[in-house]
Amino acid sequence: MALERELTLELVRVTEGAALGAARWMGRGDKNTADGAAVAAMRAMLQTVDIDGTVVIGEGEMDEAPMLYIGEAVGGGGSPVDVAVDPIEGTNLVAKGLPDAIAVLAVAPRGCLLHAPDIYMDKIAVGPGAAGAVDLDAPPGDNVRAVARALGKEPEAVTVILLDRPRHADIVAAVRAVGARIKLISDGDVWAAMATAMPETGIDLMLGKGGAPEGVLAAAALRCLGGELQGRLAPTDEVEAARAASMLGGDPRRILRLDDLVRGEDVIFSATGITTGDLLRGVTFAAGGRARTHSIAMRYHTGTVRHVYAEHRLDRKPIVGA
Ligand code: VTB
Repeated sequence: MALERELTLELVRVTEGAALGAARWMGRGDKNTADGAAVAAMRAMLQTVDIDGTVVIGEGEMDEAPMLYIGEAVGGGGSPVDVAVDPIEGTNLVAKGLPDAIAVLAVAPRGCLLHAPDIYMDKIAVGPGAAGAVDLDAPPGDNVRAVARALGKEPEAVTVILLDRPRHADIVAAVRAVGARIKLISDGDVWAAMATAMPETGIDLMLGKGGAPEGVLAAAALRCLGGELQGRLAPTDEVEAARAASMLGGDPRRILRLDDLVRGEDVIFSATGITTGDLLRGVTFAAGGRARTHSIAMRYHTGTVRHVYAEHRLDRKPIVGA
């Protein structure tokens, strides 16, 4: 089932709202308040969209999140859809005013987005030029060489992005051993995965362990962009392993590919920059209650990728103008 075309721009309004809500809190050292503002704005905007939505990736379970919790019904009525949200992907980035915090949303027909547990996932992501060339189970050095071959360049010219975490020390060492370049980031592996499919970022390959919900959001983007992502749930204890088994069914340690994470023939993805980074401009505020946003919106069905620059009049926008 395909989604209505008009939805794409409606969903841009939703991530714009979240980004505008979050951006006031940039650098204030208070990630919870920033997140609360983004969540409230995103939810309010979602209610104006003509969908019959169910949150499948959200802020947490019903008892831990007041809004945009998993299972919450959102939207003003319409097509039955699954909704995956991250009102601030990178709350630390916003709290510190660091680059590449984004507001993210994916919508697909009901039943099409994987209900991923909030645990870790091992991931590998590449853009269209190297799709089909990598393997989550292969050593990192082999994947770098495979990407280099696919892109027709030397391993030394490949740039790998990964979260700067002690758990990635072995991957970093293996990538360095084949001479590739590395970009270590403090947070935000959704944009990192997307960046592999956007040549202007200069990033070729993403490796490492991040959140499983973020893996579904990244998969939605990479389906639209024509890249590839493979993931495997990585529980850290028995409780997480049991949750993974019950939510996934089958072998919870199997490799999840793009069409396991985002099934079917359609998905719409929208992201708006909160802080300026490699991918998107962040929100800027000007005199007279004006604010500017930069978003990327795309749809798998048609493959259209839109960059949307908007100037907002916050005095006329009660939802996010606070
Ligand atoms: C991951 C990653 C996210 O937070 O969830 C990370 O997927 C948390 O990882 O993009 P740690 O437990 O190692 O801190 C983000 O970077 C931002 O939400």
